[in-house]
Amino acid sequence: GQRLPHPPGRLPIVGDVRGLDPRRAFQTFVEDAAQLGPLSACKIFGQQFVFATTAELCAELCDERRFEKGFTPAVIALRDYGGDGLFTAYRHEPNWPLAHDLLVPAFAKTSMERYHEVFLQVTRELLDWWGATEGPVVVGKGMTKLTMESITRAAFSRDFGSFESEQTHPFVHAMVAALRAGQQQGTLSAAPLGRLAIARLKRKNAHHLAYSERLVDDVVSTRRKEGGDQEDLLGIMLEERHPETGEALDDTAIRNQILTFLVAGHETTSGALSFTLHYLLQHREVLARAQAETDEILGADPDAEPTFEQVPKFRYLRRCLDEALRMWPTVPGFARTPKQEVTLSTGHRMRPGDWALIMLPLVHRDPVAWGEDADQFDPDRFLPERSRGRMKHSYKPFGTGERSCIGRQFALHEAVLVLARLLHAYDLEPDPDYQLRIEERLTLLPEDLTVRLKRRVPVA
Ligand code: MNH
Repeated sequence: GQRLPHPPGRLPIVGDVRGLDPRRAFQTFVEDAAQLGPLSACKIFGQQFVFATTAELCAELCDERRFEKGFTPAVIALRDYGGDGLFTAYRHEPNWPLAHDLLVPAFAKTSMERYHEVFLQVTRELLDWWGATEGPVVVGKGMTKLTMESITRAAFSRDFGSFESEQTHPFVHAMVAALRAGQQQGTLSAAPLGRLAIARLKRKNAHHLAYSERLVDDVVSTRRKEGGDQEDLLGIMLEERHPETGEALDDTAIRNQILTFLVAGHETTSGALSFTLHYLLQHREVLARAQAETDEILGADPDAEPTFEQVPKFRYLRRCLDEALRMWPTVPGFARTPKQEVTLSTGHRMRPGDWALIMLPLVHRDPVAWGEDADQFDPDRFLPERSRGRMKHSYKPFGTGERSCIGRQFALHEAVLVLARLLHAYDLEPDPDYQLRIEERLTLLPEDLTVRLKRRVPVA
């Protein structure tokens, strides 16, 4: 196979660290990879990262017959937290097909009816909380409270009380700290003395992990004690048996799944909501159209709430969300690995265990798939008539194939509902000086985005 191009000026031992800003590592990788062609590499402390940047190569890697989910050091480090939970499970681990089969029905479109009331309630709480605030509100903070509450209430019928305090819930802090340590471990894994540094990080991080596990174990044991026939995710995991094998998830597996849902299920949706608001604030004509749509569907009462059946009718709002996730996919990449040795169309050879990270911000703005105006925010790209001819696999914010996002419908239903309520009840004023900066946590978020809310009179 051909050799992979890498950034100029590679140094001994440390590798391609020149210009690497650890707080914006992913963005640095995107900028470098964009210069280096469809497939490139970067080496940090002996650990090689491989990046795929074009829609064409993305389509090739999404072929499920030849490729499957790959495991980067960052995803492997997450296993300290999620174990063999759905997101971090290796394909050969028995709990993946078991949990997948048990939980897919709970995430199907029709199951959203059960969560609709939860979404309405947490939205009420967010709007009350923001409505009582003087001056601009911090978008990310409010959205994270909202998505956290909706996952804890929908998944295991527990109120975390996020809106009762100004502060972010301690569980979120513990989780973010644990995940950040995990990511650092990921980059250190191949470094000289990396194992020592990792052991130190693990020790420093142990109490965060222990706190999260205690909290989740308490949720499970309380349910076991109090019983109840809730049909939430926890109820399904405790009660259901696999229809063919009769197997059930044990307590450790349930804990892993719950931690996985908390991690996978809240920051991602919070970021998607925040990016959408950012673009609506930047494009007043788009905002006006979205509000005209809410007026048409919800009518004259600014506090009207959408019914379950109404949520899919917000077609324009949904296009805004889709387009925001195109511009800034909050999960900005996923890895693919070949099932057998292959030579890619680029001429590079890949063996099982090798992986390439699909760089979604580049794939989603590839002019070959999206045209010369790919950098422009234009929700109408997602009109059915304009989507029809689009290149296959050029839009992948929820991943691909059997390991794609199980929470997609959950996130979309929640996000459209929240946006509809917010835009219907309020006019949004941006901070005129705001410049988009991307914060990198486990996912991407618009940093320090604020908005001023003014009660609005719908035009009906
Ligand atoms: Mn989600 C997998 C993006 C919301 C639970 N999710 C993935 C993957 C992407 C992704 C990309 C595939 C990763 C990979 O191939 O390595 N997820 C998102 C985005 C949002 C999102 C952009 C919101 C917007 N995800 C949610 C929500 C939940 C959830 C909400 C749960 C309530 N996601 C998961 C789980 C997986 C996953 C679980 C792993 C599925 C599997 O491998 O079986």
